[in-house]
Amino acid sequence: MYWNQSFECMNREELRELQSRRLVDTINQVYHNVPYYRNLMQQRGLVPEDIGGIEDLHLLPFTTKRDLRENYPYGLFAVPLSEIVRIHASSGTTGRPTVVGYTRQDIINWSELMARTLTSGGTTKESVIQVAYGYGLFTGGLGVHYGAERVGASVIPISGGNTKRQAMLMRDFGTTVLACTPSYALHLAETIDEMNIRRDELKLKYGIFGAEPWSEALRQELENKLNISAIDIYGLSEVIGPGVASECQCKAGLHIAEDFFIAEIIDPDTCEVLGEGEVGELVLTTINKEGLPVIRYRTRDITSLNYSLCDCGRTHVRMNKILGRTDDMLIIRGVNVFPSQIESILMEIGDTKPHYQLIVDRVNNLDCLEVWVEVSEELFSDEVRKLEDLNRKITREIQGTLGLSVKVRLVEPRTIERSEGKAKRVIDKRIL
Ligand code: DLL
Repeated sequence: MYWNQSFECMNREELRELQSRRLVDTINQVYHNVPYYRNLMQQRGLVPEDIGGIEDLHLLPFTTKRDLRENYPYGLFAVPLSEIVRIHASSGTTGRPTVVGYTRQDIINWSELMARTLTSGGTTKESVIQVAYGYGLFTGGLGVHYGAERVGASVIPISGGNTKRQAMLMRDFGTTVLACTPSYALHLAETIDEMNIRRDELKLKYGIFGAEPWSEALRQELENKLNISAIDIYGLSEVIGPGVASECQCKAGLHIAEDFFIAEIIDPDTCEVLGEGEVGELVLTTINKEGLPVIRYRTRDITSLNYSLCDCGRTHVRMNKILGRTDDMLIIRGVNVFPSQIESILMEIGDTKPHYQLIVDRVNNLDCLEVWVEVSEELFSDEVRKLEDLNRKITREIQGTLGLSVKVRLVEPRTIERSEGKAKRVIDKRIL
């Protein structure tokens, strides 16, 4: 089902022309209204007329999170504050948050994008959608909220947390669509069980999950546990928030809204632009934003692009599920590993609970990785030999698949903290 077929299924040649036109407008806009970009372009000897279309994109400088931080709070806004109607900010655990601003038109466009995302995920006017992404400075709650209202669904703006109440209202209000992070969905599923709410008391059909990396195996687990179809949605506040890319019912990659964003993949070390299918860092340029346009923004997210036509009929390029962020990639004795890769292995073995955490430390100058994973009550109180066998099996699988020797610790249920938003998968004691 489409929300806006003429854009979602636009012929790729026309799309390229549209992107070129919008890119040229965006470059003019930032050159004249954002001194920071003007300076960068001048340093490179560039004037707006040098950018004739998408083929000139590579001439432009990259933007990073650091640039946003250094221009804190409003330095990269392209319009006066009087035109800004909404401000969000990234959670930023250290230092200054990154601040983003939207004009009235940006909010309209963002709602439109989110309506597309939700529609491709199964939401309709008849849906009752429980928005359990956090409301506030985080873009998840309000982003989904506005999109869902645009679709005409009945919106329950419950935000994150208060999990028992979420479960109760899900049953009583007849929620059909759950929108939250995948790790929170897992926590909710567990709570539903603990409260002895039977699956047939719920009307749930779809899950709209994103804001953190999650494996294909976790999707299976959530779909089985909640008896839903779960789709992956992607976005980041610096670019707009959720709505940048989302899966369709084919679940074979996330369509990037190319009438709003131009996507590139680069090698994060050399910044060389990579070809279709090659894995690297996603770089996004906004081409239809007023408040805070960003040029070649380095997302730090690792993925690859696929331009082949999707069975759903949408023509927009698909990106593969995000493997992880360059900053979350662990380097353990020379081996690079993303938490999501360990998640896949654990879930495929299947004898553990889907709650895990990675503890990195340095002992005698050597990095070591401990994988903590919960097992069921029964297994925990069963013979020690069974636990030892499972421990060995997981250690062997991780060694075999990733070439990484780790120490596995099987822990009791509820040892690992549950997430209400983005899960904290890694505790790096080397930097504490
Ligand atoms: O997480 C926006 C969002 C809200 C997306 C709700 C989807 C749903 P930020 O807090 O700025 O914005 O964090 C952005 O989260 O660069 C990725 O590293 C990660 N991320 C977001 N969606 C996904 C996803 C929101 N589907 C950062 N898969 C991004 C993997 C994701 N990682």
